Amino acid sequence: MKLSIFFAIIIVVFSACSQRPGDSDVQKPNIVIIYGDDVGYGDVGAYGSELIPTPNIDQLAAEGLRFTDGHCTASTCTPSRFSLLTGVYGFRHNANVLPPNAPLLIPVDMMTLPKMLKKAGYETGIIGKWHLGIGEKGVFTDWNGEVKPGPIEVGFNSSFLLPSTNDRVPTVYLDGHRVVNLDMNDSLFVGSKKYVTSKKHVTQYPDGRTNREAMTYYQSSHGHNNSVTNGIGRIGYMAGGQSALWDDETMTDVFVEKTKDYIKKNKEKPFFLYYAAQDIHVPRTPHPRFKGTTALGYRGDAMVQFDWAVGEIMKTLEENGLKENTIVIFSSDNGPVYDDGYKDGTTVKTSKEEVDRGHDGSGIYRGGKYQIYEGGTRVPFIVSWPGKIKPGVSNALVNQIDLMGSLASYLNVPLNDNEAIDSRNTMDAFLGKSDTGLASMVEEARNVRALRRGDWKYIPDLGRSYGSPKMSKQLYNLANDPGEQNNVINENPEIAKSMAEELEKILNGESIRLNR
Ligand code: NG6
Ligand code: CA
Repeated sequence: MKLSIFFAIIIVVFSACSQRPGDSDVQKPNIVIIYGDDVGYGDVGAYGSELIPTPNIDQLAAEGLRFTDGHCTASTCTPSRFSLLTGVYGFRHNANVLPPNAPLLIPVDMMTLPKMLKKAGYETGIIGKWHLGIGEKGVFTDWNGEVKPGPIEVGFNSSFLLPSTNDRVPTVYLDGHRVVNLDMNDSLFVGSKKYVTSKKHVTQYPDGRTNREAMTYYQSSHGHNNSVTNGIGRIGYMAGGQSALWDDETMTDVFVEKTKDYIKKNKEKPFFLYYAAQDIHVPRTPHPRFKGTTALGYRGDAMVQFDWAVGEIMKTLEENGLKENTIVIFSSDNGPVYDDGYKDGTTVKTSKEEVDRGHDGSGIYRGGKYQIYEGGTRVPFIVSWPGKIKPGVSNALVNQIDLMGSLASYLNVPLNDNEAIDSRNTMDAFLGKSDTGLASMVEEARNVRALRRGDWKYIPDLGRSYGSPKMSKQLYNLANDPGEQNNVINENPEIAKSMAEELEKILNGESIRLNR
């Protein structure tokens, strides 16, 4: 008897002393990232949009901290998502917009945000757009079996996915490792044109019409005519899986339902939810109840739909008594775009036309998706944690890539030197305790990487950035020229030189976390 009491005391003392990583006195809030797709700085009411009502996102901003200089790492999806989930810049791993049947881009042995949070005792889940590749490199991915490696293998306990983008095949949902509603008698192939056409499969031409005729709803303006699902052309070749095809108009409803289930199921433990919306990426297919809710066509209407989803997520947190103890981070993977492949009735083709109608998706900033100018990566960025974060506006320079390093520090999870090498601890800025954000950071576009240092922005002459003329070196002072109109490189050669050197070091592999 006495001996067992002795051992019990020993065990209690021992477990109190041997803290595992992530065990600490800090409160472990739930963490919810709500990520938009192509949502620009100016597409949200709280950021100045007047023609798109976004009351739920505005409410989040009113209750939390709204960053005016918050960034994704790149002006396209894949590298931004890669950085968000790994704390490493996409250019270090050749992260570019991935084709439909690309293998998993994140190495399975790499430290990730969800893996780090698991160490801290979190349940981790992803619902929505993935676009970081699935399957093994060099191995043909069989979509009829266990589709992996993917999010589960890089740290998510559960996943419900739109595997690539909504304009790419396969147009099916993936629940864990399995395609949802797949009929084994109608197997699903994602691959080369030769293979798919030799199968003469129905998803290419659902009702026997020609490709051109089939796409009356969403005519492709460029590059979206390889396969057709629901009358909408897509990038990439696919055959079979008829019973598993998603319905575009109810996609947001499906993700919201899955999110409600996830929150209810995990409300007793600390959880991390990465809600990656497909709104407002092309093809913009708002549910009929949102169609016509703006004067800006489907792009605006899809944004209203996204805002509705944000409201539903917030309501679910509240109903489950979780709002007080949940950090909600709202942001986007890149800046705005208008015609991105479909004549979808969005009513405008270019940002200029949209501006003429009274809306500018990138606000006062220049450029948007694909581009190296601020509009490419400066996106809505709201962090809310009721009771902990004082509502307000912060002008600190912050970046999604730093969420990993910040949360790891906050939760006392040690990171090895080779992990999250570009992710710094800016938790004080995220919590509004400090107005000082990053001293400098990289901005990435196709073929071009720029450096921000305070208000300065340096863009080297690395080539062509989509939508921009071939560039010579540029230096802007955003303090008096936020729209990047006046290249002042000739007047400030020393600043440009020193920024070019800093950028070069980073591009050559210098760990930002360990050096800055
Ligand atoms: C581009 C597509 C565009 C969109 C984008 C990815 C063409 C001509 N354009 O290559 O439609 O799919 O990739 O968008 O195919 S992102 O938000 O996922 O980066
Ligand atoms: Ca995007």
